[in-house]
Amino acid sequence: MKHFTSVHDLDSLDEALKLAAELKKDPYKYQSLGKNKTLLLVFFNSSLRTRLSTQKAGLNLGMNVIVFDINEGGWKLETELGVIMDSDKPEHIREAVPVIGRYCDIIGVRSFAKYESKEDDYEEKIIQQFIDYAGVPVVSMEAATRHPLQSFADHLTIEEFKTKEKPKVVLTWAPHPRALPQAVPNSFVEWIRETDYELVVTHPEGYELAPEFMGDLKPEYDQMKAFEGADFIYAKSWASYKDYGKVLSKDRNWTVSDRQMAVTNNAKFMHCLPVRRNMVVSDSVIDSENSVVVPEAENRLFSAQAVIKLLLDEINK
Ligand code: AN0
Ligand code: CP
Repeated sequence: MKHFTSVHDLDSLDEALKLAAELKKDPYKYQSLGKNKTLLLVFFNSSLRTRLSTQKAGLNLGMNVIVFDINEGGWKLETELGVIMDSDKPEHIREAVPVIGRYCDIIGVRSFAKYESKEDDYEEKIIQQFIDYAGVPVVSMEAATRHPLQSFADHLTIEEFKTKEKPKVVLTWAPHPRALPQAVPNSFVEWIRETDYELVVTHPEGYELAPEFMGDLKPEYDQMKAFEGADFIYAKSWASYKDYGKVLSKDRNWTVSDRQMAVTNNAKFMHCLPVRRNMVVSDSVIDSENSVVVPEAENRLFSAQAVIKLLLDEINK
């Protein structure tokens, strides 16, 4: 594996999952692997879980870790090629990325969709420039269209909590006051399609995910029907893909509450966090014993550690 930006970068999903489970049992097993290696985490956007779990993952592997909030203390970056740089952006990403690459052995990047241009976001313009110019392996810590470390942790969580071989997993859209990225749902669908779980995606009309992520999967527009017999409910808000970046609905009938959970097979409730209570999910559901949001967030540590370990193996070859 050269870089990690999607499930398709893994040589073997089964092996990666096994490694994450092994690291969870024995987090310091490979603590000399990262000696004298530096992990540099670049954040263009806010973060709690990714920031902390990815740092800790590097530390558990014996790495030195640097965190760089590029918008606070870095120069404002120009990302367009060929422009006359007479605006408020003194530095070009074309120099910044190779320079950052000289200071580390692995780079993590968080760069959300900007929702200014569908093409720019879906071409992954920012993280692609890191891959092209950093000269070291790049790990996505949520890019414009995917959040693979999250999906990996989600997969690990379902494996831990499932009570049958092929659980029914339902991804449901939920209302939110702001336009949120499609990265988490895209990535979740793409990742879970690599498993043999039954996957159902439900959302109001207008919230269809990009065809490249859905493949043959058709959405179920009736949320109650989708929830019937579900073993896992994965809630997430996202803005429209078709009407790019728009919030088309704030209908709180879609808020995950006891009414919908009642028709499931005693489903576990999942969310990547941060979550807006009583918009996305009711207090009663997220506070219930079926909510696994905290163990799910804990698993972010082991998905990150597995990915960094695989990249270190490649570097040390
Ligand atoms: C981000 C999102 O929806 O992609 C990050 C989630 C991990 N959430 C917010 O911006 C609130
Ligand atoms: N789930 C997740 O990525 O959380 P943060 O945005 O806090 O990192």
